[in-house]
Amino acid sequence: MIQWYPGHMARAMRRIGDALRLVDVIIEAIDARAVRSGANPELQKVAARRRRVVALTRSDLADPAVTHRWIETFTCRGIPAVAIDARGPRGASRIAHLLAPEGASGHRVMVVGIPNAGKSSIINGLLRRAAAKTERRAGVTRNMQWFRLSPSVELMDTPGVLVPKIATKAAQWKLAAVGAVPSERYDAEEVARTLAQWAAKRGLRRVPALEAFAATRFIRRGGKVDMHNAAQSYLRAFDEGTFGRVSLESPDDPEAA
Ligand SMILES: Nc1nc2c(ncn2[C@@H]2O[C@H](COP(=O)(O)OP(=O)(O)OP(=O)(O)O)[C@@H](O)[C@H]2O)c(=O)[nH]1
Ligand SMILES: [Mg+2]
Repeated sequence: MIQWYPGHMARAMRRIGDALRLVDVIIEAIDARAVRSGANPELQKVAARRRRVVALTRSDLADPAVTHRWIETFTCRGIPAVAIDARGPRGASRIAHLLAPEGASGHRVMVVGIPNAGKSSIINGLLRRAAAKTERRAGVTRNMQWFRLSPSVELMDTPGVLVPKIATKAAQWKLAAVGAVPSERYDAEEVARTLAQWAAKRGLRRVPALEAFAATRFIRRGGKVDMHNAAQSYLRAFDEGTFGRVSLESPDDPEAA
């Protein structure tokens, strides 16, 4: 069981609800590699009556064809969506275009999403400076914070929030694999092994078996394999795109049924 719902998340969820009345547009940041598990239905519920746009972050690490289908799916549901690398200026300008397609101004924009989805990176991209703290781990932003983009546009960064109970086993390991859950909350070997088996079942040969990966570098003196270190390194390799661009979920997955 992989779960993570500390007190700061419940508090953040309430504060997001309270602050929403000040907000004109919501950007929901969702990792392009896990768009189904990486969307937070609770956030969507509180934001139901607000204008919402979706930023599929880490599209540089996701399968471009699958990301394209996700964009189509959102568009069909009337939700504007873009695929971005949230770290670069191009991503920011694509979001800016979505926010104000006709050059409209006078916005209060709130960026929401699950932990580590790239929310603070989006804020920094729009501001063109490293104003919000970003880090390669979940749970970095702990407080809501406004940033002024221009005299008429303000941006609010928010802490990442998960749901109180991640419903399925599949969602649990996928959220761990994309870094939405801190590493101390799960067994790296179990998640790495599940990811490897998932890839093998789909014939994704670029993603190696955990044992094969471990055998290349993680043999201890005496010939024993250091599986824990290997698994951590395996998950890092996945997250850095070493195994190529992999999407864990697609709109037409049979398991979505
Ligand atoms: N490859 C890649 N890395 C990204 C992208 N967006 C963000 N990152 C990296 O992912 C990590 C997390 O980004 P943050 O912007 O801190 O994520 P966050 O949603 O604010 O995270 P919390 O505040 O912890 O909820 C950082 O190391 C970023 O550099 C992206 O589009 N592609
Ligand atoms: Mg943040």
